[in-house]
Amino acid sequence: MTLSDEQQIEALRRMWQIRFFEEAAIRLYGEGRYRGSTHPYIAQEATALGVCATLRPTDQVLATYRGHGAAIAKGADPRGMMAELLGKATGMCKGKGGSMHMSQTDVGFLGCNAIVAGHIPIAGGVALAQKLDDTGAVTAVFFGDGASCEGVFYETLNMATLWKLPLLFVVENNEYAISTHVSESISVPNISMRAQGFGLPGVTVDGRDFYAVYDAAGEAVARARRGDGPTLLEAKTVRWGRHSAVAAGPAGANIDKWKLTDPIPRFKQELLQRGVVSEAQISDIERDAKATIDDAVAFAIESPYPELSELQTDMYA
Ligand SMILES: Cc1ncc(C[n+]2csc(CCOP(=O)(O)OP(=O)(O)O)c2C)c(N)n1
Repeated sequence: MTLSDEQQIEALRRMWQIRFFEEAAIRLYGEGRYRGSTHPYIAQEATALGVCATLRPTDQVLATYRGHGAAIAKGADPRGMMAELLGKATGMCKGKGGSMHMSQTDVGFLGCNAIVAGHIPIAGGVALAQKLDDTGAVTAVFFGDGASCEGVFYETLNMATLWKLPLLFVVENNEYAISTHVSESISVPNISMRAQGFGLPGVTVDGRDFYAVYDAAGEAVARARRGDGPTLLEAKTVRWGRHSAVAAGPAGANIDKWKLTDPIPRFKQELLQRGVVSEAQISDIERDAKATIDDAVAFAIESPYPELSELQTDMYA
């Protein structure tokens, strides 16, 4: 698969949208504009973009509570997302989902999930439906290193491989599960090695390198579409900040070193070297992404809260 210049430019635009969205989410939380929490995707942007650039609108994506990045990468509307974050009636789930339960099905974003690894078997079910219905579509499921220690992950790896499901497991190894470092919880140097025990391909890439993620995901998606089954793709990255806006887990150590590996300047540099964009175009794209998120923030703040009469609509019991 090769990407057109337009697709690469769109990836940069969305990378910036994710970064600005997350910075705004942290700021708005600090201002007390919403309750609950938010789990920033800052520094992991290249992974969601690299994977989603290989997908079609009809393919499906599921993510964790750290899922704003995957949503934007799959084409979700920043206005609907920001309003959802603030619990407003104009939110993509009418304000009833919040940060950890956003979804926009018309772009193939089946949603975030607050239960660690809870969405992995759901993704297995989605991929099974795609296969049984002979849709030619695939599913990508994003989750963390901590989630890769949960039993349902292994159950899904096993069944998905046995049934050759069109599924891409994307484990985002950002080194921490809240405050537990991977060295304290994972017995192998690369999480992708766990694929060996289940008979599917396991690949590790630098998750901060858009093109590395894109190439590996492209191969995995092609394999899934051919009917050859799932792949476990490990994207290595780092969590810059604390686990969430309520400030659990470590942050700050090595932050200067980490910032040197910021995926956005890296991608920008590569786009310039490849002659895809000029410096002037890059500034325009960044300004445009900032304007999109500023507009989403204003829209969300101005939007009304849901009526009390809406409390029980769209609820399943
Ligand atoms: C089943 C379950 N157990 C525990 C929690 C509490 N919890 C929320 S996030 C988290 C850490 C998960 O870390 P990881 O999978 O590495 O993802 P990251 O937050 O780093 O993206 C935990 C333990 C939960 N939400 N669900």
